[in-house]
Formats: sequence, C-alpha cells, structure tokens
Amino acid sequence: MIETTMSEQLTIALSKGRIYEDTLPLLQAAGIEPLEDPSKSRKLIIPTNHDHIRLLIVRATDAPTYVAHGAADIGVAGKDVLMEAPTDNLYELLDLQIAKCKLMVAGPVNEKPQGHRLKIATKYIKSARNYYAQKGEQVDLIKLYGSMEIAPLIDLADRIVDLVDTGNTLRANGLIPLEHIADISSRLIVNQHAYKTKFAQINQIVQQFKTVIE
Ligand code: PRT
Ligand code: MG
Repeated sequence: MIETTMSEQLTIALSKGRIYEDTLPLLQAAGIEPLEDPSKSRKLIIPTNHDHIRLLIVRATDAPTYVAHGAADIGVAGKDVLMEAPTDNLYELLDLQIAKCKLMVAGPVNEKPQGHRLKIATKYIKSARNYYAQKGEQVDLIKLYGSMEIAPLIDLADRIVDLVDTGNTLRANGLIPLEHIADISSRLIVNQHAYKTKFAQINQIVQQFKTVIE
C-alpha cells in the first residue's frame, strides 16, 4: 500500500473564460493561487503557489475526458457538457453553482405552422433526444457545433436546443425561448481512482469549496 500524503501531485482541469473566472474564488478559498492568468498567458499548464498543484487549461467540452482518463485528478465542467459526455470513471462531487444558465428549446418569434416532423438543430444531441423522447415527440435532430441561432433563420431547422442566459443572443436573432429543458451549472468532477488514492487532499479541497458555495 502506497502511503498517500497531503502533498501528492494534483492536477485540476479547467476551461478558460467564465468557468475559470468563477472557479478562482473557490480555489482561493482552498488556498490555491494560480501563478499566471490563462487569459493573458499562452501556457496551458499553469503552476500554482503549491509546487504539487497545477491547472490544466482545456476546452470546456474536453474537461470530462481529461478527468475520466486520469490526465487530471479533478476538474470543472458544465452540466450541459456532462449530460453529453460518457461519465464512466468520473464522480460528480459538487454543484459549484457557477456559470449558470438554462438548456432550452427556442424558435422564431413568428413560427410557421409545421406540416412535418420538427427539425431541431443543436450541439446537445443526447439531451435533445432524451427530452423529445420523454415528451413522446418524434423529431429530426441536426448536429451543429456552434452558432445554432442561424439554423431557424435560414430554414435549416424549425427550432434549436441551446443554452440561454440573458436571452440576448436569441433576441438578437429573432428567436424566443419556448421550452425549458434543464437548469445548468458547473460541477466539480473527480477521477474515481484519484478519489480513492488522493482522498484526503481532494476532500480538503471539496470542504473548502463548500464554504464559499452559496
Ligand atoms: O467557447 P468554446 O467553444 O471554447 O467552448 P464552450 O462554449 O463550451 O465554453 P464556454 O466557456 O463558452 O462555456 C463553458 C460553460 O459555461 C458551458 O458548458 C455552460 O455550462 C456554461 N454557460 C453558462 C454558458 C452560458 N452560460 C452561455 N450563455 N455557455 C454558453 N453560453 C452561450 C450560449 O451557448 C449562447 O450562445 O451564450 C449564448 C447565450 O447567452 P445569452 O446571455 O445571450 O442568453
Ligand atoms: Mg462558448
């Protein structure tokens, strides 16, 4: 049995942007200070004030992959991303209550009557499939990787399934939210093996994060 100490190497996967910004205060509460700002640095591995703790800056959709494969011990990922990704080898430990938004169905303000099966454009194929299956509604799903709002404007699709925060993006494109699918926030995820071998260290971070989550 290898003895685990509090100063074992720990790698944390985070994405730039809102998740990084909103995770900073949580890291701070855990006494973890990044030594560089990923929005200014091109470095993708950011050292911290602890020699044994480092941050991996990854694409938001890739965070669960790094953690599932043990390339990172823990990470932060949106529930939207987790609902699409295979979650084998992962535990979802905490709802961090950050980067909140809603997964919604949206469509044109003046929707034409449909004489056909609804065509839904989305990046969130799995979530959309589950949602319409639960409603018992047959739809055709069209996978897009971004700029979903365009699809109904040029008749690629009737509606979209996308994340909505302020609703400004929908409004700017003549769309309105129609149906609420899920409330979304970011989660602390952990590699199942790391959670056993580095339990004390990870648990300490979890407890310190908890003190600042509203
Ligand atoms: O941008 P990139 O392609 O690198 O990846 P990403 O878009 O997955 O990353 P990022 O950083 O943009 O989002 C990370 C996580 O933040 C997502 O997985 C969500 O869990 C969460 N989040 C919270 C959001 C939003 N709010 C949000 N508003 N992610 C995206 N949006 C987008 C939305 O897709 C739409 O285009 O913002 C637009 C809508 O915003 P409003 O305010 O106009 O309604
Ligand atoms: Mg984005």
